[in-house]
Amino acid sequence: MSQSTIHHIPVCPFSQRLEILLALKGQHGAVRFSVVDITKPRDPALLAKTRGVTALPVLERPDGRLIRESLVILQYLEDIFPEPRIAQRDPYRRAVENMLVRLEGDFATAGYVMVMNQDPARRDALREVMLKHYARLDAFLQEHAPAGTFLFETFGWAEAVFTPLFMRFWFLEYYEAFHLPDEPGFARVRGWRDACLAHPAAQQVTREEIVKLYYDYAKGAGNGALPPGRSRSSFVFEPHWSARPWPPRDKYATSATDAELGL
Ligand code: GAZ
Repeated sequence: MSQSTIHHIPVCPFSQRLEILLALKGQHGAVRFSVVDITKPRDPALLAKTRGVTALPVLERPDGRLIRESLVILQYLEDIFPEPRIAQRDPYRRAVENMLVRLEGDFATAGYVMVMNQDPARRDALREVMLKHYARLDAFLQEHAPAGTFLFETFGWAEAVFTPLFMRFWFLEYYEAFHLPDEPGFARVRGWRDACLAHPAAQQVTREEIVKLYYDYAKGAGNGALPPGRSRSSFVFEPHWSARPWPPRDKYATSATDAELGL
């Protein structure tokens, strides 16, 4: 069988979902990953294939047909590599899993809005929104999986969807001093998050990488855009993130230069 290709931004949470699913299946080598540098103009050949749509990841089948949207690609990979099955087989359990997955969009948006906020007066309100989403996840897990760690017996579909977001939200700890409160109302979701973060199939990125690469988001500039006064994006591949200093935490008071960021 010819290989499919996933065009992706390596640090993007949506593409990490696919990498986690393939890792769980032991099938990472079965798909070719083609890296896209979002700090550069998009390859015209890829843009032609996607008919101008720039959002990634996109899976390109051997016959040239495209599939986009990470959750759709996730299901496609589950269907073409059926063993081991990661999605729940029992219809009710699958529905529970899907209900949890339906919470991912608003959760992701809340975290990204918070990290990109530049107005100190909005911080408390955005923190409350974030806590509301964690409380909702906690309540869901209390209802459907009060005793365990994961939603079901092992790290599965819902975990593959949420873990990349939990990892990106390391940027909230660093740039917003946002931590899950050590309170009973968050204990269940905290246990879930911590077990997700530690799982061996989900180690494609590190906290240091996320904190350094997402500096520009913390300054309000997303998707490879440049904050004022800067000429190099924090998402550039060179110099490699591991060779750069940790950025300043205080995003409201400080605007680091390219040089201060090691760019
Ligand atoms: N729903 C799609 C999926 O595949 O699940 C989302 C794909 C997507 O947004 N990809 C982004 C992309 O390719 C990278 S990840 N951008 C390049 C381009 O040219 O479009 C998330 C946010 C947000 C800002 C950024 C992101 C993010 O809110 O992670 O909220 C969830 C982008 C301001």
